[in-house]
Amino acid sequence: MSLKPLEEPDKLLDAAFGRGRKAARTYKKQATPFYTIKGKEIGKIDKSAEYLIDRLTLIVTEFPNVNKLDPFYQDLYSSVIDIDEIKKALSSISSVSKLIKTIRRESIVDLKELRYEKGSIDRAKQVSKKYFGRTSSLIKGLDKQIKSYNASVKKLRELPSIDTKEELYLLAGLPNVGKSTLLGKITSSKPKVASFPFTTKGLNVGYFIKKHLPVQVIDTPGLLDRELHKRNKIELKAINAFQHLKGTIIFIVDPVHSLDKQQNLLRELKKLFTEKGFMVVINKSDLVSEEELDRVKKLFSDYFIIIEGEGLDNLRKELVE
Ligand SMILES: Nc1nc2c(ncn2[C@@H]2O[C@H](COP(=O)(O)OP(=O)(O)OP(=O)(O)O)[C@@H](O)[C@H]2O)c(=O)[nH]1
Ligand SMILES: [Mg+2]
Repeated sequence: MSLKPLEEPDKLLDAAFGRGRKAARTYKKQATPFYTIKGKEIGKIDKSAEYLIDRLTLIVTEFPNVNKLDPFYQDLYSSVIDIDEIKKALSSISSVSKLIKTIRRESIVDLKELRYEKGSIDRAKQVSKKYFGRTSSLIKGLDKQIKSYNASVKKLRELPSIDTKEELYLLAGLPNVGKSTLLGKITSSKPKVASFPFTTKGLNVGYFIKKHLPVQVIDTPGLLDRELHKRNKIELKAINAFQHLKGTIIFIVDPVHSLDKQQNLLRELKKLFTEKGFMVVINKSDLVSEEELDRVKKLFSDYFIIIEGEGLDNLRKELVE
């Protein structure tokens, strides 16, 4: 995501008027003061307006058309920004850009029509003053929209970049079972790991190399054992990833957590995502006895199981080979 923030109104106006002043400074002196002043004012208006129009137009044209995005990104964007609000902000920015174009044209025509006579220098300055006043208030009126646009850009820039066309591995499980830890172990990614639930609030992406090509592994926020319609916004980010991304779900089991809940969750995911392959990794194997581990293994014996620890090497091999 290469979107850039837009300067706030005062800075935008400073930059624009600075360009206007530069154009006036470099304007060649004419035969009479009136024609020199007229030329300078035209240059000021033209260059400052050009800067504002360019900046505002770029913001509007560069922002992705959310309706045309891949469904995965449509849902991902909607989960972090208010699409309607940003559309309204962009539409106001676009209207201001068009208005400045009109004001520039009208002001320049007014200046060009001025002939040398008594008071015409003052009139030239008035046209220019009026242009700067109208433009300033239009840009200042965009304060809320620019703030909203910048806040959205900040959130979108934090989103992971995922190749939705490629097969990938998706890590799933209850909160705190060790999904992010596993991502750190099988890829070079260094996600945040902590001993409390819902540490991961968005998607983390890591890669490992298989036959010289990167394979994506997506770490997702934890899911509670509950129905889809009761899930919170953070959990829905995981559901969105499972729904729209092609690949295999690696379900992480924490043997010291409720096994009932984990079985229910896995069943629920299988029901929702019938097309996907499922693997089970039994994590935190260091915390339970051999017998306990065997018991957990039996509970998930319908799946291809990897035991964490030494088994991680098997997982790596399984994924890479
Ligand atoms: N003893 C032990 N602790 C582990 C193991 N793997 C992870 N942990 C610990 O479990 C806690 C949770 O790990 P995370 O990787 O943050 O778990 P998560 O599933 O990503 O959690 P959420 O993002 O909150 O859903 C951390 O304190 C980890 O250090 C393991 O194999 N053994
Ligand atoms: Mg996590």
